[in-house]
Amino acid sequence: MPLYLGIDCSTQSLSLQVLSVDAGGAPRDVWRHAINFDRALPQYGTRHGVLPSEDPAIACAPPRMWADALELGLATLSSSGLDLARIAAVSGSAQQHGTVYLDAAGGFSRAASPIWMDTSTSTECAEITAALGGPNAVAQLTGSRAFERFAGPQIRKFWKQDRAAYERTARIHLVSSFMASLLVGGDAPLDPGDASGMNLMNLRTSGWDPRALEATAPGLRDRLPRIVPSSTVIGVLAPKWRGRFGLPPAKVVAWTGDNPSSVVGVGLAEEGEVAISLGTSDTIFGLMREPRVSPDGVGHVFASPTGEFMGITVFANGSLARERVRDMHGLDWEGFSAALRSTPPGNDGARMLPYFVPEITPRVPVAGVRRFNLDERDAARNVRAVIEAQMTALKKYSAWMGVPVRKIHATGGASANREILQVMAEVFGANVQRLDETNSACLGAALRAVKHGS
Ligand code: ADP
Ligand code: XUL
Repeated sequence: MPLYLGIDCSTQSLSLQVLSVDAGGAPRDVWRHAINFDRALPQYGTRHGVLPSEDPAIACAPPRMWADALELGLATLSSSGLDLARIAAVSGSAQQHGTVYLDAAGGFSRAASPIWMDTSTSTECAEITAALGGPNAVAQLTGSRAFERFAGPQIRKFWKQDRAAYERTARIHLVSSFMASLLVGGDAPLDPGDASGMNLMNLRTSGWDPRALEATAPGLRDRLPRIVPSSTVIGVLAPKWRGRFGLPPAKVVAWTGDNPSSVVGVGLAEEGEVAISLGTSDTIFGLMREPRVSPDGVGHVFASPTGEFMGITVFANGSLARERVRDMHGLDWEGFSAALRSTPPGNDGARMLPYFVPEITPRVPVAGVRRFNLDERDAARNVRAVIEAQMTALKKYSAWMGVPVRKIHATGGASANREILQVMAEVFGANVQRLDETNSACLGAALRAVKHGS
C-alpha cells in the first residue's frame, strides 16, 4: 500500500506526517515527527522561530534554518523503519507571507526572510494603496487591502532599502515554494492559495496582476515563480534525497500556505462552518463560494486549494500572548485551565486589551497591554480576561464574512485546551468541535498528497 508524506513548515517548527491509504481509500496515520527550530537548530539563535530584533516592528527568520530543518526531518524519516519505497507522493504547507530571496546561482541574496509577524512596511502599504486607487481597489483586486506582512509591501521595502541586493535577486519565493523547490531540486511554482497573501495576484484570474506588480517594484514579474493550480504535480523528489536518504522519486504536489492547507485538513465543506486555529497566530477561516471582499478592510479573501475561495481574519496575539499571561503568573497549562474554570463568563467585568506584540487585527502598530477593572496580580482574572478578549475579537472581526457561524472546528496547539474551547463556545454561541488533529495544516498537506499524487 502506498504512503503519502505531508510537511508543514510553521513559525516555530517543521512537522512531518505520513499517511497510508487502505483498499477502501481511508487514510490512516502511520508516522509523525516534529522539529522545533529553537531547540533543534540553536545555532540560528531564533526565539519562537524568529530572529531577535531591537526594532519590534521587524520580524525575520533565517531561510537556511528552514532548509536545515527539512534535511533533519527527512533524515529522521529515512531512519524511521518505514518502507520508504512505498512513498508515492509528498506535499506541504508553510507559514504564509514570508519571502525568500535567491540569486542566480541559488544562493541567498538576502540572509534573513521577513515573516508574517513583521509590521515594518506601513509606508510601502500606503504607497502601493495610493498607486492602485485606494484600499478598496487593492482589496477588490487582490483579496486584501495592503497589509504590512504581505509579500508585495515587503518586497517594495527591500527594493527601496537595498537596490543592489534586489538587482542580484533572481527569484523571490514564498516559504511554501522555497521548500517545494528544495524537494524537487529546482524552481518550484506557487499555488493560488499562498500567492493570494502577497497583494500581487489577481484574485479572479489567479495570475500576477500587472498593475500590482508595477506599484510594488520594477522588474518584479521576472523574479516571481509561476502560479499553478494547487493540484499540480510539480516534479519528483530530487536525486539528492534519493542518494542521501534512500527516498524514492515520489511525486511532489504543489505546496500551499498553512491556512489554505488547513481548509483541507479540517475538511471544511460549506459556508457557515468555520475553523479557528489557535497556533502562534490565531486565525478564523471559512470557505466562500464567491469572493466577497471584507468591506472594512479587516480580513482577507484567499484562493482555496479546494478550488473555491476562503475568508480569513488573522490575529498576531495568539499563543504567544496566552503564554505571556501564563508565565507572568507562574502557571502551567493545567493551572491556566484551572483559572478559567474558577472564573465566571464575563469575568465580573474585568477586561484586558492584550496586545503583547503589534496586532494585525485590529491594527495596533505599537504593542501595549491595558487592564480595566483588573488587578495585574490577579492570576485567574487575567487568564480569563486574555481569553475572553481573544474570543470576542475572533467573533467581531470575522462578521465581515457575512454568514452566521453555526459550527466551529478548533485546531492548532492551544485547541488541546478544553477550557479555552468552552469560552469560545460561550462567546460565539456556536457548537465547537475539537479536531483530534491539532496540526490541521500538516494533515491537509498529507491529504493533498493523497488526492493529487495517487
Ligand atoms: P504553530 O503551528 O503556529 O507553530 P501550534 O499550532 O503548534 O503553532 O501551537 C503551538 C502553541 O500551542 C504553543 O506555542 C503553546 O502556546 C500552545 N499550547 C500547547 N498546549 C497548550 C495548552 N494545553 N493550552 C494552551 N495552549 C497550548
Ligand atoms: C495568515 C498569517 C498567519 C501565518 C502563520 O495570513 O499571517 O496565519 O500563516 O503561519
